[in-house]
Amino acid sequence: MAAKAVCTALVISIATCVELGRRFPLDPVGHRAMPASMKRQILLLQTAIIVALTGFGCASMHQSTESSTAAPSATAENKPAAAPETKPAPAAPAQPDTASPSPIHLKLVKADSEETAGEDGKAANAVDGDPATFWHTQWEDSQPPHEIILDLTPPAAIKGFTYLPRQDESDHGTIKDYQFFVSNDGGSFGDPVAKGTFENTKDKKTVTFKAVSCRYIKLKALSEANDGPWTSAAEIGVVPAE
Ligand SMILES: [Ca+2]
Repeated sequence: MAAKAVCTALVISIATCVELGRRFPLDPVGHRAMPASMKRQILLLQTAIIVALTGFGCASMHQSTESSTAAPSATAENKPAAAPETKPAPAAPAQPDTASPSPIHLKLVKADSEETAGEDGKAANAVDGDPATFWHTQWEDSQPPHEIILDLTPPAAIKGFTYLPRQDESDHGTIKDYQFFVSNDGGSFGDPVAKGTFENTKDKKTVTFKAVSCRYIKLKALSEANDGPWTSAAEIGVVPAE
């Protein structure tokens, strides 16, 4: 609006000057012979043009100031939006998990007997992590007691062991009376750290005792649930000490 007003005033001023030049030409000394009232009107017109130009200049400065102050507010609005994108990064580092104990792996050393012809009754089935497979002593020509020796990796302090009987429909070989031993060299086991009698169920049995450090364990089956000559075990495990 201000620019239109200034342009209109300039056009009027130029047109007026051209018309005055045509009506009142300069005399030989450089003065125009025009009435005093006409000179006052020209002075008022010049004043109006100056006022219009001044107003246009102020309006332009005010507009540029507003645009310059609006820019920082826009960037200020952007900054908080960008901050949340960078803040989640410090939350990413996780503390190393040192609280949970390292698992103890059990490996077969030997068993006094295993049936591998009539069925898959190899002794390694007692520590393969599969409840459906089991160690079973030979069907014939093998009398109790039976025993199995396992290696702990790494050697550990334990406070118990677990025994999972075979999980199929049969209970042949399910241990009744047992003894449990520990050793550091795999040769001398000394006296049992635990002994007792299991119930004839399919449930996993857990036996605890005073915590002891060892590398090897031995489970000895003195008798079978139905006084048969066999021993079987789906899984054997240890209970780590606290
Ligand atoms: Ca198994």
